[in-house]
Amino acid sequence: MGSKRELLFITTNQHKVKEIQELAESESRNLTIVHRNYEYPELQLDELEEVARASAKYLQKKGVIQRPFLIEDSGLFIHALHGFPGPFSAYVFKRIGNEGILKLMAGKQADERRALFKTAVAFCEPDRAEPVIFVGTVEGSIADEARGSGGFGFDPIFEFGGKTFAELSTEEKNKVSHRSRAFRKLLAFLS
Ligand code: ITT
Repeated sequence: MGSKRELLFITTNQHKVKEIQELAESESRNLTIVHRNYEYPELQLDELEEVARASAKYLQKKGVIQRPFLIEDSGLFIHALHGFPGPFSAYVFKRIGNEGILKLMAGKQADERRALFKTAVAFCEPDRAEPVIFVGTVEGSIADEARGSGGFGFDPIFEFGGKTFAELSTEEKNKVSHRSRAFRKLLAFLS
């Protein structure tokens, strides 16, 4: 019986941890995701990949984590808003929330409501100089109104296949989500 490999997930967001722990449990027999919450500055950069990389390198440089870890940055890119809020998603969600996004989208027709969720995962381990980055995306659209009570963040207004992400169970969201797609690439890399 081989021992389980532990991977620290550095985030302030419990919902992300739940999703990734469920995914790891169902798709990898020898990986355990352990939640840790270290302070790090989240830089305002144009690309999520660069935000994730900079955050990971900051923690590597600080030397507080001597074990393999991952950190991720996610965002919602809305077509009609030229990719807004994108890398500014956390700030925008805090300031205007889903109601604010729906107001910005008032009167926009189907094609303009197209939107993309994206996650960039940065994976680090002690003997590796540079973080390895994995990206996952999912295309959907901004719903006319918020629906569903599951998930978190923008999930109630992000529609995919006729349902919002907040109307899906974690298992269902994990089948198609940006986060699960990025994380599956990491799993493939680790095996
Ligand atoms: P970290 O500590 O991991 O940074 P966070 O919640 O600040 O946690 P992000 O900066 O990656 O995470 O997220 C940007 C915003 O996008 C934030 O408001 C999230 O709630 C939202 N978000 C991220 N992933 C999401 C998802 O899968 N579904 C809905 N909203 C999501």
